Amino acid sequence: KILLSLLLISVVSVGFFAFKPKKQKRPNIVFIMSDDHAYQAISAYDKRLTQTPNIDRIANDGMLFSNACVTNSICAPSRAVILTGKHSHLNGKIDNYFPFDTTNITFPQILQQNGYQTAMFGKLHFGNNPKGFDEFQILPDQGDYYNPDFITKKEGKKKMTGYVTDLITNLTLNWLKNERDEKKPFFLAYLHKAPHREWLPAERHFKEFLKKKFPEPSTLFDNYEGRGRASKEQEMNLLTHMNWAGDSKITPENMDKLGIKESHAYDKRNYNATVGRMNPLQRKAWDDAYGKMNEEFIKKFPTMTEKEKMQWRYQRYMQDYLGSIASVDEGVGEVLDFLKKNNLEENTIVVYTSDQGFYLGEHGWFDKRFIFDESFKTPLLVKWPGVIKAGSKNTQMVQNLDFAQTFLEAAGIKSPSDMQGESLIPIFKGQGKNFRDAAYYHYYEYPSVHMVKRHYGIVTEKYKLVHFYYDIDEWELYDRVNDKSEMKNVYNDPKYAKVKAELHKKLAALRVKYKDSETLDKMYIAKYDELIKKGKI
Ligand code: SGN
Ligand code: CA
Repeated sequence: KILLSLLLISVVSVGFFAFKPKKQKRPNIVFIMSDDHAYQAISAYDKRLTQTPNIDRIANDGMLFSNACVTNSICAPSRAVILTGKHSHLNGKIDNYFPFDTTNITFPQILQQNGYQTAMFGKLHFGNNPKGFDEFQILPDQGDYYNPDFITKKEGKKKMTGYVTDLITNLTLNWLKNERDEKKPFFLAYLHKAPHREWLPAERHFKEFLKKKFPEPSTLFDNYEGRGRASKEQEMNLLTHMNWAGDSKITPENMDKLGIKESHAYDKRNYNATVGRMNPLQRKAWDDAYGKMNEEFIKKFPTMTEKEKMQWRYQRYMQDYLGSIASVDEGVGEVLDFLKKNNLEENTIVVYTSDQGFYLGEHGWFDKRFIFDESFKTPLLVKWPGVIKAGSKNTQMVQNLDFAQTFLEAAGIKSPSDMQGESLIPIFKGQGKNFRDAAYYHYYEYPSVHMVKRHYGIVTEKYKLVHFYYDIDEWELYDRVNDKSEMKNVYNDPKYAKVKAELHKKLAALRVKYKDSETLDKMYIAKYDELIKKGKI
């Protein structure tokens, strides 16, 4: 009897231990973000322009978001929204000029306090150092492509030899290999500068991309008829606002020879600054590749029509822009391979995104800033084995505002109640049916480079309502279903009267929900005008 009960106890206890639910380890997070990477230039979204096989791996193994969008389409403000989980008007980083207010609480600080090891490599663009990171090596402001300076946590400012994308990848891999504390989960921010203007590729990609020819967007020669002053008065046109030297890589000497005037006072200066940072080997590779392109251009230029100049500039732009993305894709591949080889794949969330979208010649434009689709939407690919089904697709209007709460929830941490996004975890699990039905947007940086006027608005699946203000008071309404390229403002079309009234109501409600207001608009204008007066803008 005693033996029997002993046996029974041991069977029960073995069973008990064997079936005790295993505590899920908190996931690592690798957050990959590039700067100005248009979704049109990721083959998982669009195969017409280029191939990005490594970035695509994240979508193949995880989820591709086709309606991810930002709240304010410009660099540093987007990063501030991501880190704080709050709209620009609440975190205070409304544009690229004002420094980030470091009294804001960011999600990496919270992860760090809760036992995560944290590291950041690459571009931040805040004008100050990130808080909540055990290790960082970041570019000062915009940073340089060739032989860039870095601000390091341990050794201060330091010049590094090489190409910026490769350097950021190597810093990231080096940290993963040598500095990771295996007892802790980690949050790693791997932040590329590329493909930011002036779209400079690595030497190994110069010649390959100079040979390529790309399909033109159907709206390359848009004349902005049917839209308001904001679209007509911007300064983002490929033909008229792009720099000939810095952007299109026509040498200052050739510009003089051909009688080409500078597009801006900094046109030639930017070119000289770029080549000025190169070492003799890099300079030789540059001259070999771009020299030949210059020779061909000199021959063609005197007989070129304005239309041909636009087409030529579009090709030049795409060759460099997509050439600089080639190294980003290679770097992403190396990091994914490292995770795989080191048994880190299973319990790691990998995100690939950009700080905003970008115009690749649509409407004749480069740059971003507008609430219109190419700049408002941003690429987003996420993998998390065991949680996200491989190869899944999502069309919800998720925003960069949502990352903070998503990562905190993934780490099992309750988010501060004043964060304004929504966790994407239900969407990852395939359960996020009633996600947001309207996204709120507010852009501030005006007057400034590219002259995109201040505006706020609301975007739903079917419509977009926008108010341009400051030196203008114009409303625009777009039908996103019947006018995908956003060519016609239907605000005054009586057919849309009902929709318009509903959207106005919804926009007003969102302004209240997110605590934005005319009082804040005026306060930010006053602060900005002060900077203009001081000559800082
Ligand atoms: C620079 C660029 C602009 C760009 C801003 C902001 N000009 O001023 O084209 O819009 O940065 O970019 S450049 O000739 O100096 O490259 S952001 O990504 O930082 O918001
Ligand atoms: Ca950017």
